[in-house]
Amino acid sequence: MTDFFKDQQPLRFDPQGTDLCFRHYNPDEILMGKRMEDHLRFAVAYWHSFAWPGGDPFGSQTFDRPWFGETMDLARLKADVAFEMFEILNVPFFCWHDADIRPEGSTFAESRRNFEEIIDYLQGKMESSKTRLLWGTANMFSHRRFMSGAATNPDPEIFAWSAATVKLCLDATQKLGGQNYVLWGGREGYETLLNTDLKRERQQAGRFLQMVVDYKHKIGFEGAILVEPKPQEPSKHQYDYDVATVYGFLKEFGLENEVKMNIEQGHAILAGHSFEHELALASSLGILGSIDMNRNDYQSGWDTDQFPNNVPEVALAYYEVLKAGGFTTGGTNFDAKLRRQSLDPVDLIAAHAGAMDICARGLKAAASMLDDGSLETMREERYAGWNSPAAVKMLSGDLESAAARIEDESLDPQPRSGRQEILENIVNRFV
Ligand code: XLS
Ligand code: NI
Ligand code: NI
Repeated sequence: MTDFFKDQQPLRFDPQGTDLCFRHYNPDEILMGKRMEDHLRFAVAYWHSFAWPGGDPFGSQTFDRPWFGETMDLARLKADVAFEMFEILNVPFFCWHDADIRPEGSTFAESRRNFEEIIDYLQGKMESSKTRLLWGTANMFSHRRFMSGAATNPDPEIFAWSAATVKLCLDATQKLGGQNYVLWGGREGYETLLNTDLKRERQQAGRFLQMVVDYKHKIGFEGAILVEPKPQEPSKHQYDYDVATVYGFLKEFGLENEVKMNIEQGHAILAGHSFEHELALASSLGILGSIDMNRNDYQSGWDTDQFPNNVPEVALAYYEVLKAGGFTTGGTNFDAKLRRQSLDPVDLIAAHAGAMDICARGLKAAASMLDDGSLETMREERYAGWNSPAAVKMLSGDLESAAARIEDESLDPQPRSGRQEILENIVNRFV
C-alpha cells in the first residue's frame, strides 16, 4: 500500500449519503436485464489521472505527485497508486498510452524494455485486482519526433517508428487481455496546407491502418480496433474529423468491417455536432465501439476534458448506446482530467465518483425512456407511411415510376407536425 490516498476506503453505494460515496451508481442494480456495471463498463484513463502534470498554455505543472519523474521505480509507484484508486472506485477497467506508464528511454530499444517491464508489472497487479484493460493505445503526438505526424509524417522513418510503436502497444494490449485497441491521430493532420501533400498523407494513413488490421489478425488479437475521431487540436486540421469522415476513409481503404469508433463527447462538440449525433450515426453505420466520456467548456472552444456533469446530455448519449444494443467490447472511459487547481488526492476520487453517478443517472433515464417507449413509438409513427406497399415498391423502382405516382394517383401530400416540443417534454419526464 502507498499512503497517497491515506486510509480512503472503497466507496460504498448509499443513496442518502452526504459524504464521499455513490448515490446513484449501484453496480448490481439490474436495468433492462443487465447489471449497471456491465452496462456502463467504466474505465479510468491513466494519462489524465496519473500522468498529466496540470499544465495549461500559460502555466506548467501544478500537481505535485510523488511518482512524477522518469524512472522505473516511479513508474511502479504510479501503477501502485493507480490500482489503489481502481479499488477505491471499484472500476472494472482502465486504459493507457505507452508513454503514460513507462519512462521514455534514450533509444527505442530502451523505451521498449521499460515498457515491457511495466506491462509485466501491470499484469502482476491485475492478478489481484478486478480491473481489466479496456484498451491500450500509443502516444504518437507528445514527443517532438511526432510533431509532423506519425503515420502521415513526411519522413518515412517516422512511419517506421510509428509501426514499431503500435506493434509494441498492440502486443502489450493483447498480453493484458485488452478488449480494444484505440488509434487517435492527434497529429495525423496538418498545420498548413502550404507544406502538406494531403493526398499522400491520407494514403499513408490508410495503408498504416490496413497494416494494423492485418497485424491484429496475424497475432489473433480478439479485441476491436477503434479509431477515435477529432476535428482538430493539436493539429489545425485532423484527418479523422468526425464519424462521417472516418467512415468515408474506412470505405476508401476497405476497412469498414474491421474498424469501429471510439467516440468522445468533447470531440463531437469540437466538430460542431452533439455527442448523441456522433453515437447515432456510428450506430446506424454499424461502427459504434466505445465512448470517451467527458465534457467541454462550451465557452472556451477547447477540448477541456472535464468530467461529465450534465445528466440530460449523458442520458441522450446512453439512449443511443442502449438502442444500439449496448456495449460489447466497448465501455465508458473517463477521458477527463481534474481542473489544475484541484490538487488533493481526494479530488481525483470525487471527480470519478461524481462522474460515475452522473453516468448512472443518465443510464437510468435512458433505460426508462426506452421502457416507456413513447419516443420510439412517435418516431415510428412519423415514418409509418413507408410501410405501405406503394412506398415499398417505389423504393425498388426507378425515378420515372416514382414521379408518375403524383399525377396517376392524384397525390396531394400534407405537412405534418414534427412534434419536437412534445418529444422534448417526454424526455424531461425522465431526466
Ligand atoms: C485527445 C484524445 C486522447 C485519446 C487517446 O484528445 O481524446 O486522449 O483518447 O489517445
Ligand atoms: Ni480528447
Ligand atoms: Ni479520447
